[in-house]
Amino acid sequence: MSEVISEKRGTVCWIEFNRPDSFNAFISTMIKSLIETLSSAAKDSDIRSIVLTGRGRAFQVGQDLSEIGENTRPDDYRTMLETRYHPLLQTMLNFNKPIVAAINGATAGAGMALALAADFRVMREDAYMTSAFMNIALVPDTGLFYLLNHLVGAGKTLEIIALSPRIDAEKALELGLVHRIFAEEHFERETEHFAEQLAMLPTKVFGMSKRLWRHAQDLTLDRFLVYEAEMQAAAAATEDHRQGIEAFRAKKKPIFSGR
Ligand code: T3D
Repeated sequence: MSEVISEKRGTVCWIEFNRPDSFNAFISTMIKSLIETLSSAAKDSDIRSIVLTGRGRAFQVGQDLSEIGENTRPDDYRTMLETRYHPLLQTMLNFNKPIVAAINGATAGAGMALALAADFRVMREDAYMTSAFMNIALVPDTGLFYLLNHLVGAGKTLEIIALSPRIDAEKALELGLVHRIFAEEHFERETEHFAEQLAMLPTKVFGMSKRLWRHAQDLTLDRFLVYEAEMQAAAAATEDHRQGIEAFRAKKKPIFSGR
């Protein structure tokens, strides 16, 4: 069975990490196959949103530490980040369609970064996330600092990295790290419902909004406004914008196509 499983359920593509015995830890082939799966979902116009989740008791717990051996050199870490983890992060951040991380269980290391790189997070009531990097004396990678700073601010970020607390669902919601908490028995159905709602958005324009949102933190206001005007011209050129205006005039609910 493949380490990354994908299944189309209507307009939603479910992507599942499938190494439950190792808490879905990443071996390098798995990252490659996740990038390929996301890239083909990006090209499939029937798919309008993504759910990323894990099989078994974990969402994802970062690098498989059993792959790190005596022959692993410090520079191998750099290479691994540059050739695997960073391309995966960029694929997610540049993805036009909404991605929901469905955090079903333990989430650690790069797995936490991936959850935060998704556009939305829903969390099972008994799940948790932890940075865990400091426990093995590594700096946080896969953009975790960047993502945490954006979501919770610099002060809290350093504590989450330094002390690696287990952040349960209630705490994650309070910190603004997740958007919804669902009970175990409704987790899949509620996640599906959430992702279906997102799939009905004008998803191409959602992708533009997502880039604007991210750049709001790193551009000066002057540069941001230039980018905003550029994005608005691109949004105005979409079929969905025309559809939205027509539906408004006809006093109907718009049906968007993601084009
Ligand atoms: O190459 C590079 O460039 C470096 C890139 C690094 C990216 C990273 O993500 S580094 C960070 C890697 N992740 C971690 O350090 C997390 C390590 N795991 C943990 O801290 C804990 O296991 C958890 C907090 C995730 C879960 O704790 P707990 O008590 O609920 O369960 P457990 O018993 O520790 O783990 C359950 C099983 O999963 C266990 O296997 P076993 O003994 O039942 O056969 C454990 O070994 C396995 N597991 C958990 N994490 C990993 C793992 N196996 C391999 N790699 C893991 N990361």
